[in-house]
Amino acid sequence: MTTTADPNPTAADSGRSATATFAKKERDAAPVDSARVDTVARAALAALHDVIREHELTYAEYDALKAWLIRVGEDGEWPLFLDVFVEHVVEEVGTADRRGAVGTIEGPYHVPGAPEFAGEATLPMRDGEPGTPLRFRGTVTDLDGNPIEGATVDLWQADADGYYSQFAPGIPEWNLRGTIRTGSNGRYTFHTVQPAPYQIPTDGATGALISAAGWHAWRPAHLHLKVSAPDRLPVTSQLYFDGGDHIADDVAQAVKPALILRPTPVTSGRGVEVTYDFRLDPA
Ligand code: MBD
Ligand code: FE
Repeated sequence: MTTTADPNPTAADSGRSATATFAKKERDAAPVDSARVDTVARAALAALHDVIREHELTYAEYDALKAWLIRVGEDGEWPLFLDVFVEHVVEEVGTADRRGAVGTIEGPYHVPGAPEFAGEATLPMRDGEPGTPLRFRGTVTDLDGNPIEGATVDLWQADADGYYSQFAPGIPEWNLRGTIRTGSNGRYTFHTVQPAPYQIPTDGATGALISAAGWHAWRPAHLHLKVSAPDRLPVTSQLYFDGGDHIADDVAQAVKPALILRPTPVTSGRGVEVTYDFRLDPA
């Protein structure tokens, strides 16, 4: 993780930091069943062989691919690359039978253990944190709309410059990260600021692919959320802002219509507010 001040920061640090965060999370994971490895690895390789045949891949291209794969690892960008270009399909398959809240990809920048609050939180932020103040609130319920007490709503987001704390230098550790535990009414209220669109680091291997292919590197502004409760399936989601840049061409293909917020100006003071409820499926 990037915790020390780097005199010469590059955006690629954020992709690299995601590798250390992921390694920590994966340490205790169960091994994957051998028959399943056989099936999936065989199918993945066959799909790749088909691409090579169909597009008549040359040796020069094969070597360029090898060099690029090596660089993704050297840059520590496997979590970044996979979450941007692959995770959306894993999420689609993994949540196909949900009846409650729609979710989307987690991405590489969640960190467990954010500061906890009861019911209402002003997210940790710097004095004069840039960005439009945002009041974001709602209720966590079961599928019938009954409020769930003791649900946790974990929110993490980029700042108004598009940077995430712990993945870019010079930002306080838990900036714009926090978890609310709901009370008996199932409600949560976050006081935060509107995030900015996020640009995939352009100076690492992922950015090199994006520019070599002539794609763009942008995600629309978003809030990340994980909502969970006892005996309920947890939901990992992101919420976007209506009319925002790249809402229709997210490089990570993670926008869904149900995830688009339409905030309105607050009646007194500065900023905007919006309500969003989460209905959780039973476990
Ligand atoms: C992000 O902020 C993000 O949400 C995803 C999915 C990938 C890279 C950066
Ligand atoms: Fe993000």
